[in-house]
Amino acid sequence: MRNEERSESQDEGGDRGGTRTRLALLPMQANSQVPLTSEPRPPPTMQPRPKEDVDHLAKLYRQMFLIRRVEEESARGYAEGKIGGFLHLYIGQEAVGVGAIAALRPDDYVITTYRDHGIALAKGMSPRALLAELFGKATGCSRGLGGSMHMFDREHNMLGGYGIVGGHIPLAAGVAFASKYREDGRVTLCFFGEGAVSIGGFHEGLSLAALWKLPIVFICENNEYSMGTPLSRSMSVEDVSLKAPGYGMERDRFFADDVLEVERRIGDAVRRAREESAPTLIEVRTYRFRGHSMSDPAKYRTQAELDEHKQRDSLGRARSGLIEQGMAEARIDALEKAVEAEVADAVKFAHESPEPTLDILESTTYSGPFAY
Ligand SMILES: Cc1ncc(C[n+]2csc(CCOP(=O)(O)OP(=O)(O)O)c2C)c(N)n1
Ligand SMILES: [Mg+2]
Repeated sequence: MRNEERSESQDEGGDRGGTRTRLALLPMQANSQVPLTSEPRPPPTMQPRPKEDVDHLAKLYRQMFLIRRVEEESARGYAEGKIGGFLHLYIGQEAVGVGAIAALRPDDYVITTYRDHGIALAKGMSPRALLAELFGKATGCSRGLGGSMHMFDREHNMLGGYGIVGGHIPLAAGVAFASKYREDGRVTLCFFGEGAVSIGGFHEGLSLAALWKLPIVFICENNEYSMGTPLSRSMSVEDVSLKAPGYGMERDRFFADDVLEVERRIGDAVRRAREESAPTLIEVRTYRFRGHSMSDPAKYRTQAELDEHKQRDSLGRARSGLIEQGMAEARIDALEKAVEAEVADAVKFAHESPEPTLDILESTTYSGPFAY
């Protein structure tokens, strides 16, 4: 696994090395758009809200804070050699997963990429099951056999993280087709990065979803980079949402600065999926604060660019929102302390859990009487 990690790192290095020289000679920004980072941002719109809204924001803030802390502990576990293989962190993108999943019913389905820890936690997976999976322990959500990229939780309808870029998008269309066929009233949320938009599976999935009017929302988490490659070097049109009209599909596009805004905008699409059985493509503009994976030193971007994004951290914004709405700092501190305790408990649980044993191989490989 470590070797694979090294080769991924070398791929990223390729973008800074010989390949880059050749790319620089090509007209990479065909539509000459303004670089994404300098596009105007809407001003903060934190209006006074009723108490139940403040409680709701506190709930979302708690989830975002939990994800951030679990991810930081994952990074530590990786550095200490307790986690093998790849590790792609969700730090910086928390508002997307938390806001989107807040717009769902518990029985709705979610499917995503390898950057799946935050999405799994937002969908209800316990930090214990997640960290134990990362540590390769038998108590993990996939019995320690899946690892970072394959978080799966049948109880919470979290249908997995997938390692092949765009490979899960047709699967998502299949899940939504099953819901329509069974008339179960469920909606599927399918998350992917902007790197998946140039992959065949993206177009196959969207085409079928529109043709068959499936109850699905496609959410492109545009974090501006695919490994070390900025969007401007991989797509001729940087507005990802413009792919939707080509399939006769509704679209939306916005920044994920405010988690409540994410919930509201995705909520509109979820309603459309549930009530009209119509799909939507949504491009949510976000940013990852860490490298692509733990092996990526992220030398393709400047410190100034990173700092600019960190200043708009949606986690900090949700926290200030709570204070602006009158929530006492002591209550926020208590909430954070409770999360710290939950994370410490999950790390301890993962450390102390047993490794999977050979006897589960058959039951986790075959169906029928041997099925797990
Ligand atoms: C089909 C395929 N091609 C290449 C890769 C190698 N790879 C892994 S992640 C990645 C970048 C994807 O970027 P994006 O979709 O923007 O998602 P992000 O990592 O930014 O969340 C690539 C090229 C892969 N896993 N699958
Ligand atoms: Mg990306």
